[in-house]
Amino acid sequence: MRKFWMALGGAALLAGSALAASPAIETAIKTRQANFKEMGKNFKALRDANGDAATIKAATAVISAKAAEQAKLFPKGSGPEAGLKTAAKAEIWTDWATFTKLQQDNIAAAAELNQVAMKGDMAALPAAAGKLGGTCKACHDKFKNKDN
Ligand code: ASC
Repeated sequence: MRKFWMALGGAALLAGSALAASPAIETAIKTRQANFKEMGKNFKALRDANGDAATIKAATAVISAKAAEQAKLFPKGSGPEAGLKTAAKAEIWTDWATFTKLQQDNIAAAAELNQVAMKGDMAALPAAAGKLGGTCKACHDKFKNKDN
């Protein structure tokens, strides 16, 4: 009987450790989610900026910096298997080449938008913002769970 309880305890311990994500994984998930939130918030600020150059520049600088940060925030093990709240699909890691391509498109479009804003090229801004939005959507359509 004692053996049985020890085995049960061991099984519970194993199950627990299988569910608990490492601190590095948890930090990556939380940081990328916070970054996406900041990007969305600033994309909205950009849309509502009404030609105000200071507001536009501040928004595009944040978007560009946060987009670049995301490149390091999808470590292996930070998908659904982490057991944490994440909208990241497992396909990110099984189709890593496609994911990183779409991510680089996003980073490039965000940098381009920021350069357009910094130059004060207001005429080019809508197209650059539209292009960035397209790169957000392309990746979400393929790699983001909608119900999360
Ligand atoms: C946003 C936001 C996104 C993108 C996407 C563009 O403001 O939060 O995920 O734009 O909707 O298609």
